[in-house]
Amino acid sequence: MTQLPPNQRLASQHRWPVVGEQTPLLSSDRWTLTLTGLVCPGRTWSLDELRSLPQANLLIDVHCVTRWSKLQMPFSGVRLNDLLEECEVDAAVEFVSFASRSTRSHTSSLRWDFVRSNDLLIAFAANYQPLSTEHGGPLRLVVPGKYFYKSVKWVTEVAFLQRDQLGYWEAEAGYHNNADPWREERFLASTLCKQETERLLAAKDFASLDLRGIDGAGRSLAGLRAAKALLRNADFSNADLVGADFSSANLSGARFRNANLTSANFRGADLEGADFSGANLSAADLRNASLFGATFTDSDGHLGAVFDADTKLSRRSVETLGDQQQAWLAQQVYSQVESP
Ligand SMILES: Nc1nc2c(c(=O)[nH]1)N[C@H]1C(S)=C(S)[C@@H](COP(=O)(O)O)O[C@H]1N2
Ligand SMILES: [Mo]
Repeated sequence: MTQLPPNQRLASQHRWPVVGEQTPLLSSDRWTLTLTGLVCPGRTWSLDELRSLPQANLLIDVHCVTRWSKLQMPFSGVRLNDLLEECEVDAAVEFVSFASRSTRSHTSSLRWDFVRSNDLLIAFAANYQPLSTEHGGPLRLVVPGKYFYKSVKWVTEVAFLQRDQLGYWEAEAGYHNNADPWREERFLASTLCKQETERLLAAKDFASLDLRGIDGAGRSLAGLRAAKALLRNADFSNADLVGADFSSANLSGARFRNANLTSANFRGADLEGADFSGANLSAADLRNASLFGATFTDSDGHLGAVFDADTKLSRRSVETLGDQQQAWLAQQVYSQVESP
């Protein structure tokens, strides 16, 4: 049986969330896949040429950094290593960078060692259907064994490099460059030193600061000011956060297990993949927060968050939750969900 990496949950069977860019660059140029850098540079395939090559059908476990997974998902396309068979890769190559045909020329990169020893797929299809545009059609990279942000949608260029070129999420959002889901390499560790962390926790003012991964577990932080703070992957398990202001903060992947969040303000916050299991959300305000992959209860339904008649939720944010979480939530707070 395939297993889930730590702190991942299964997305419901019929749901495949769209994450990141939704559309490729509109262009009338025909689609090509090109190799550049220190390997038969300029070698280019059209879509038809790629389709006429031997196709591989692989079952790949998809693990999104926002904590949803889909196991054994069928993808088909051409193995990158098959394309490279006729190419001599220069001995100096250490990294491979993949670029998208998208408005921001989205990229991600991997170590060449990893690429050559794994079955990376240049995929045309998922679930036995051609890839939809939003999921990277006509052509996307699918990388087994890494968080899904390495699987670049609308892939058009593969560059073989001596030095790494940090990808878009890795450079802009602090995503971990190695992305191993089994080691939970989601985001770069915080660069805060211990003294600075203590000073900030005592001042209880995080507003607009970049404090990714800060450890506030078990701390007394009632009234914390954290509007617009960057708190991705922060740990607030068991913390006292009564009346805290997290409005418009980025809290993706943050942990609030068993925290006291009475009257806390999360309006407009990014709570993707945040864990609220066992937290007290009485009178908390979660309107217009993004709850993609967020959890309010353990998968066995135990350790549920506590809601009361004053907890505020909006339909828009509830709809971003997975089915299981939505169903659980509906039983708790049906009457508190504000109509659109
Ligand atoms: N071009 C491009 N590729 C991308 C992204 C993106 O924003 N742009 N996001 C990445 C992230 S973070 C994830 S989780 C997956 C999402 O793929 P999906 O939308 O098909 O689920 O695509 C990855 N590839
Ligand atoms: Mo992702």
